[in-house]
Parts: sequence; C-alpha cells; structure tokens
Amino acid sequence: MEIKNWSLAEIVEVYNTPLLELVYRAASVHRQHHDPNTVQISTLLSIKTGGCPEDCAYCPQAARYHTDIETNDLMTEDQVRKAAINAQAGGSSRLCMGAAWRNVKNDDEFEQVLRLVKTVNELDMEVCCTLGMLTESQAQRLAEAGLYAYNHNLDSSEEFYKEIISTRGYEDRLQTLENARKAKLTLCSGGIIGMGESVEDRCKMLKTLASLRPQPESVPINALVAVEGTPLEDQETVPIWDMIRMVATTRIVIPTTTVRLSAGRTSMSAEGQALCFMAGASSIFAGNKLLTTPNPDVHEDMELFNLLGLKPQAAFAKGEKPTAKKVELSEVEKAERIKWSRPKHKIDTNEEYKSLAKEKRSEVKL
Ligand code: SAM
Ligand code: DTB
Ligand code: SF4
Repeated sequence: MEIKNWSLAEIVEVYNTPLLELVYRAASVHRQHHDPNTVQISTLLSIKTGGCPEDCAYCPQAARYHTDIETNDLMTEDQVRKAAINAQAGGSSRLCMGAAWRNVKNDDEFEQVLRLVKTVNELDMEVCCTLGMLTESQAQRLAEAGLYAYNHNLDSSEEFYKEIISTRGYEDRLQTLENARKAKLTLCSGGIIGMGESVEDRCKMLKTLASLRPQPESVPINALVAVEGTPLEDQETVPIWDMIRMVATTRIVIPTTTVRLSAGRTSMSAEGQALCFMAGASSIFAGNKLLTTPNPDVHEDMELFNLLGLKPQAAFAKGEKPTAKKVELSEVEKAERIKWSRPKHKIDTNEEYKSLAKEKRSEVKL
C-alpha cells in the first residue's frame, strides 16, 4: 500500500471537516483496513509508580508536584503474573507495563524488567513497556526478552512540547522511537489532547507520527486527566467532539494503525465512546485503573462491548509472537532472582496460571 505524505494544511482540513462527514470518512477508511467489530483490549500496569525526576506538566507521577498518589517500588514477577492473568481473563490481549522513569538504566531494576517481560510473554500476551528513554542496546535486550511493543508518546507538537516539559526534548523522544525500531519492536506512540494546545498542535503531532517509516503500529489518543497538584490541574475536560475529531483524523492520516482510545474515558458517555469506535478507534485501555488514575469499570466496558457487538482482538492478530531468548542465568542473576521472588503462593507455576486464566476466561461473557 502506498503511504501518503500528508501536509499540515491537509491534516488541519481533515480535522475541521463537518463532524458527521468526518466520522463517515474515517469509518470508511477504518473498514478498508480493519474489522470494525474487533477492538483490542490492552491493560495498563504501573510496575513502578511515582517519584519521577521529570517535569511533565500533566503527570501525577512527577516527584516535584504534590499529588495524592501512592508511590511503589518495582513489582515482582508474582505480582505481574497475577495482574496479567486477571487482565487476560477480562479479555485483554496486551499488557502495557509502565515505569515512572526518565530513562532506562543498565542496572538491577532493568534486569528485573526483562524478567517481567519474559513472564508476560510466556502467558501468550502481547507485552508492551513504557519506561522512558531507551538506548538501542536496551531495546535489543527487551526484544530478546519477548517484548512486542514499546510505548513512547510524542504527546504534542514539537512547539507545544516545550511548554509542558523542560527536562527533555522532542528530539530525545524521536531518538528513543528510532532505537526501539532498530531492535524491531513495534511502536506505540501518540499523545494527549486538552493541555491547552491548538488544533494545529494536534495536527502537527499527527504529521510527525505519520511521517515515521514504518508508521507506528499503534497510536494512543489520551484526553488529559487533570490531576490535582499538577500544573494542568485546572484544565477543562476535553469536549467529546474534540476526541471524536482527533480519533477520526488519526484514522484517516494513519489508516493501518491501531488507534487507541486511551486516558479520559471516565468522562466519556457510552454514546461518545461508540462514536469514537465508529470514527476508527480500534483499541482501549481496560482495567479499573490506568497507571494511577481511574478508568471505567471492567464490567461497564464489557456491557458496552456487548451492546455494540464488539469482540476483543486475539493476541498477535497483527504480528508474530516474539520468541524470548533462552538465557542461562549467571550466579549473580540467580541470587537476584531469589532476592526478587516473593514467598510461595498457592499457585506458582505458569501452567497452573495459564489454565486458571482459561477457566476464568470461559466464565467471563465477552
Ligand atoms: N515515564 C515514561 C514516559 O514518560 O515515557 C512512561 C510513563 S508515562 C506516565 C506514559 C504516558 O502517559 C505519557 O507520555 C503521557 O502521554 C501519558 N499520561 C501521563 N499522565 C497523563 C494524564 N494526566 N492524562 C493523560 N495522559 C497522561
Ligand atoms: C498512553 O498513551 N496512555 C497510558 C499509556 N500510554 C502508558 C497512560 C495514561 C496515564 C494516565 C494518567 C495516570 O493514570 O497516571
Ligand atoms: Fe515521569 Fe513519564 Fe510522568 Fe513524565 S510522563 S513525569 S517521564 S512518569
């Protein structure tokens, strides 16, 4: 398929198309490349929460803001395995593990993240990580551990980015995306609307994302969750019409990508979300929590899926499962493993977890 090179003016024109015409156009593009009745469900898991040194103005996890979040150290394999099984039982085919880090360091915690990736990969889920900036060799190691996707958002246009983050630059973001790509990871990169940016900023971000080759396999569109204590705490809730326009424009500009209806769904009605699906959204973040803020109840989402006749997408429907490289553990790593592993649980082998997930899945009506 030939990929169109969009100019900014063309994207802005799409964004400003009369709304119903825009939704109709996006829905038509959506049907050329995707099954409109299948929606990917991804679950977020904050594996290391809060205490971040960065100053992203929207983020409740930045240490410098006084927000009411519970900070947590890096999770253990058991904790992550359990969360993954639960997510799978609720129809999730992907687990996205997030850490409140500026960048990945070559330390024990990274070794632990590699083990977490392997653990989730073994459950036949798509594993995604969002850990901040990353070098090419770190990306390579994550890929070898079985990582499927790397999430790193551009968040906004290059110009507006400077207004919301001063502790790193747009170029750093693009470099990390390139590093992840070199390791053959799929890319998940999108942004946030409702931070005070203009329509032009939103469209510029889409232009940058669309100009990447290959284009990102998924584009999360977040509506700002204005968290008390952050500099953006007083921002007004994003109008649903803006969300529909942004989703539709993303669908038209990057036709083959998975457009993910991300943060902000608790403020959206079922009808508003339905229009987003109509406009080309093909994925959601599910689970009662995003990273630190609330998300719609899982049962509410299932009701919505049933009502609209939507089916959850199977894992690896759009790409091959990565094979985790078998790694012989060094004595140091063996010792680390013992240090990190928690006391034995009632269920402690993958096989048992897998059959439990199967059982749980058959109980859950999707
Ligand atoms: N620390 C890593 C980084 O910044 O790349 C990964 C975690 S960070 C929380 C992941 C993404 O969450 C951000 O890039 C941003 O797009 C999104 N995000 C964070 N806080 C948000 C908020 N209050 N509302 C909407 N999206 C938010
Ligand atoms: C993305 O684009 N949105 C997710 C995920 N990628 C990492 C994060 C949303 C976070 C919302 C605020 C919070 O819960 O802390
Ligand atoms: Fe840190 Fe990521 Fe939050 Fe920025 S968005 S403060 S880098 S956790």
